[in-house]
Amino acid sequence: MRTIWSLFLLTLLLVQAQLRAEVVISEIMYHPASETTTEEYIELHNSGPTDIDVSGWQFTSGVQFSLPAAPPTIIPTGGYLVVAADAAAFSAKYPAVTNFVAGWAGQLSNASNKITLRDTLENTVDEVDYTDDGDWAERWRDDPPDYGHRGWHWHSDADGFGKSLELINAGFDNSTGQNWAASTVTEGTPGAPNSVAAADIPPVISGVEHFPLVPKSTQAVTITCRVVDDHPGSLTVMLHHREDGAPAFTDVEMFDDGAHDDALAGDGVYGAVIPPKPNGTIVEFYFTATDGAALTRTWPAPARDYTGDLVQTCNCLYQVDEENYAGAMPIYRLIMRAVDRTELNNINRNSGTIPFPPTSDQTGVTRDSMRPLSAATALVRNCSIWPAPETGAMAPGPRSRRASMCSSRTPICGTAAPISS
Ligand SMILES: [Ca+2]
Ligand SMILES: [Ca+2]
Ligand SMILES: [Ca+2]
Ligand SMILES: [Ca+2]
Repeated sequence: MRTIWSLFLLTLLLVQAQLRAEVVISEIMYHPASETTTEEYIELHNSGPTDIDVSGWQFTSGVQFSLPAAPPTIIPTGGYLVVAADAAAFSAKYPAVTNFVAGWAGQLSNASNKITLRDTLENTVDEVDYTDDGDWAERWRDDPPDYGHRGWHWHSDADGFGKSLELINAGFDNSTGQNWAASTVTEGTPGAPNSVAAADIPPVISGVEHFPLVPKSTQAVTITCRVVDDHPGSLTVMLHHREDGAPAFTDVEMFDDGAHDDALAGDGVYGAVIPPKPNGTIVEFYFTATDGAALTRTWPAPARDYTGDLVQTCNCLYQVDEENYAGAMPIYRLIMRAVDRTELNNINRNSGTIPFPPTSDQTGVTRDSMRPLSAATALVRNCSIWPAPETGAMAPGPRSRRASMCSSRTPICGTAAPISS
């Protein structure tokens, strides 16, 4: 009897696991161009081989809504269901779309939100934590310039510019922004296949780390990243690095063979080593990963210059530093290219007014001295830095800076050597 019961439970769990993988959040209109929150919607897609009854399933974070049970709500195999904020607003805007339910409480943030869908047993069916920056957006250079200076900002056509956020490969991990893009169709494709849908996407690059976080001039630096593709097959992963200001990058192949400081062989973590550099050197690096179908992703993604050109300039950075910091106060360290540091320092000089353009991509390294040193160092990539306002025309001393962390970049905690001041 116990065996039969166990088998029943196992079958139930397997069915649940299967269900979890089959209904996915496939489209999100989180910031309509009209700024009218009643025009928001979420689209669900059933990628499985059978119809699925989603009656009583609930959105429990992001917005609050229970999918109607009378009559039952069914998503047919291969089909879609729109869950809209407001029935009247949705019908008015999308009169041809009838496969929807509506009337949620709350609204989707225009900046970042975790949307959670649970089944009637309160299992999490799907969860998407979208943002309007990082992998969910593009890095754009400001145009026009602000008092002669151009900074960088995050841009997504889905963030108030008339497009929705669409899942690209519905059969693959939808928790990463690298599998989402702004729709090519204005107002999105609610209840219908996505305009950006593709059965094969370039490999997803995540978990980028370098060690030590602040290397000495005698230390080589191990660079690692996790690379996963939506199809089995061998991947080619490259690290591109140069000293700040050097004309060209050096290309190094990365390996997942357990012999390149990449943890275990075959675990998806790829590694490569950059040799020691002189004290003070700033090293800039990025990655490319190519799958068996020759689809290539670059991370960080190329940025869009004000000319419209794609430029590989908003990259990861680290700096070699010999100095040990032993002070009692926490310190925050912001690493930027020399060209960006010069630009930042020139802002607000002789302008008579205070402009606030964010400057280029940064790597921020903090040290919180209240914690043990072994856990005291954290790294956040792709910060934005502003000159803080100076009160008084003759503000003396170091100039203030305001730093903003990218909401979709998780801080990386390290066990690096102490950070210098
Ligand atoms: Ca919104
Ligand atoms: Ca759609
Ligand atoms: Ca692929
Ligand atoms: Ca590995």
